[in-house]
Amino acid sequence: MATTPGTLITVAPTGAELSKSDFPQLPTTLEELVETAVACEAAGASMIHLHIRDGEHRPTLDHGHLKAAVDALREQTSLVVQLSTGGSVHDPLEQRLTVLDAEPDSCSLTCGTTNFGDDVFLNPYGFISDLYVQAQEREVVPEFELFDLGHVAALARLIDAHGLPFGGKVHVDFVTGVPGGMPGNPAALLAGVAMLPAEVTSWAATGIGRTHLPIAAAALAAGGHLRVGMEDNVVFSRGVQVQHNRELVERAAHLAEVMQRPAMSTQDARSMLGVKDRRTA
Ligand code: KMH
Ligand code: ZN
Repeated sequence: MATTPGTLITVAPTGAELSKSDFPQLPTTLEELVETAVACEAAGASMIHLHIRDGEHRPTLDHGHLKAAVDALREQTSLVVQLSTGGSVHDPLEQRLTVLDAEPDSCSLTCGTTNFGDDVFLNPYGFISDLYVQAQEREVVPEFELFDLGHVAALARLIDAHGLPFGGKVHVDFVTGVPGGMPGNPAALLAGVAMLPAEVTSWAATGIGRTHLPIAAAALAAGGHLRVGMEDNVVFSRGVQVQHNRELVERAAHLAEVMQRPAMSTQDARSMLGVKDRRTA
């Protein structure tokens, strides 16, 4: 895996699990998402992982909502725009495939089924294989979400079966600390990193809830990149709620700076990930 001097910081500002009524500061409208994206780019983020909400702030995979968000973010930021294909645990597999119709730069691709608290986040091999091939055909770069060590083996199986993703790079993100997935501690993260197939060109990590900060520190120390955001963590420090995603990006950028791997530019992120430039001149 090539070493990189900078740190890719991805912001995952919303997710599909939190409710607006519980967290009024959660960005759910298009206006809030754009404001968040602009602020987070200025703070050091170079990619955004998006879940979209409808007019009632509920998770949606409606094409119009997804396309409007992709277009607005592409117009008003230079962030790499990644749409979630994970959606919410209630979204049907067929509908999750239609996310690619919104032509994001990148899409998430979770490499296996996982228990997700009291729910099940379903990703059977046939589905992830279809998503992999359709992303290749649509020239969308997948980010492989690894919730468990078995997902690393499934990633190797996908690459063996279908070749490299569009763009020729393989970027993965360890999502640790989900109740039912791999724990959010350095030992589990490093076990996953050690198992990565040789084709992987870059990796990132996030820790859910209280594992957010230790996983960020461990990832930086081990040469990984960072994902932060209210999708994963809404507590900034003991007793202090995150008020804006920018706070988490600023802290990640500061950590990266201290580790002498400062936040990378969106241009460097585009070339590291191998995304197609869909921005109009
Ligand atoms: N909301 C989770 C069930 C992804 O975005 O691809 C799935 C998730 C992963 O957040
Ligand atoms: Zn997500």
